[in-house]
Amino acid sequence: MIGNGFMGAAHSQGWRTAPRFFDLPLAPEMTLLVGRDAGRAADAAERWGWSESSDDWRAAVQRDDIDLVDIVTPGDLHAQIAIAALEAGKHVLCEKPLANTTAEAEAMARAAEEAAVTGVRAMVGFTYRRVPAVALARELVAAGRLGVIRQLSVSYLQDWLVDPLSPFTWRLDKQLAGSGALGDIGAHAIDLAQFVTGRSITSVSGTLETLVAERPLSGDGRGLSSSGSGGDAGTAAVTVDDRAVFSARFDDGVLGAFEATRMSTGRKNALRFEISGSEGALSFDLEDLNSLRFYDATLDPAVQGFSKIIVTEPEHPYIDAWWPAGHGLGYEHGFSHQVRDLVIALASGENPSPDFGDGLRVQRVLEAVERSSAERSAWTEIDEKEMAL
Ligand code: SOE
Repeated sequence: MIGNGFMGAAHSQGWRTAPRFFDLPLAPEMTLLVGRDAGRAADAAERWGWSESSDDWRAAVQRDDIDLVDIVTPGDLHAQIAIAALEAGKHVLCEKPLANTTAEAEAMARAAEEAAVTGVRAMVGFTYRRVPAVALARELVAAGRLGVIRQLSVSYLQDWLVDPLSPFTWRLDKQLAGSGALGDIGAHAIDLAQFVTGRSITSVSGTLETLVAERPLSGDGRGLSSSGSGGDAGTAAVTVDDRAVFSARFDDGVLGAFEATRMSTGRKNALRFEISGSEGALSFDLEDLNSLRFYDATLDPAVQGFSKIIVTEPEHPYIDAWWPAGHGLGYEHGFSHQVRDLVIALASGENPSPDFGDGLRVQRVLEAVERSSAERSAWTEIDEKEMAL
């Protein structure tokens, strides 16, 4: 595994736990953790259960005893690590978004196609597909329980950047992250919409905005300001979006509404969708991830209403490996489900899903939103004269 931040911890949990709850056809070995800082990598390896650690990813991807490389670095390293690993014959799991640009994503998808000829596989880590309630939503849509889809809205709202004194991080630097809320969490919203509906976005119209132009380079973000009193480490310019709002047209003609921001006061991790059609509707909120709300318009009108499905029955996706009904799962279970699905695909010689082609499709939507926002093509100004009464 290359990287030892938040996703390093989450992926390590998945690699440790999945073999203990699912009967996997292959036994993952947590051989090597690579980090930029050798000391911190060694601490993380010890803590998370990796046998070795190093600070040299180039050497790691060439080792004969390594069969798969799990990339959990910031986006600026995804392409070079994934392509080197694939060319060295290693399977790859790469965190989302696939890359920082469409050009990088295209090179990664090409490398994955070439590697697939010799049975080397690649997956991109959109783990919210593997929340049982989301997987159930896809099953219900695919089974036609909503009828003809007419409406779709997806929002991903967080608030960890609401404080303008929150310190600058790599996620606010375009060179490292590629984009801001759009790629970081908007990518999840885009992938989720395409996964649950089974349809693809074909055009978008959107706007990106940056709400806080610079942030302190150090300090606790709760009053220690680097410009003026307090810390003196200075500030850094935020070079990415804080909020993305866009419309998206799907290949079946459905028009979807999207929003992604990390400055939505009070929303901690609210990835929500509502989809409705001629015969029913579904709504989901990641902050209540064991539930899926379903409206069945084919019932007797006297008993119609949004029912709350508690998605913990053994018949529900992934659940039979865990607990009895009513004992909910958490955010971390998606990473065990991701390991399960990846290992089963590798053992059966199939392409894992989502693969780098799926990751490239999301990347193209991200870039289209950036282009649409830059061109301001969808705006119609209100003529003040028209307002005069
Ligand atoms: C930060 O916004 C973040 O950690 C994202 O980077 C993750 O992809 C998302 O799952 C949770 O929030």
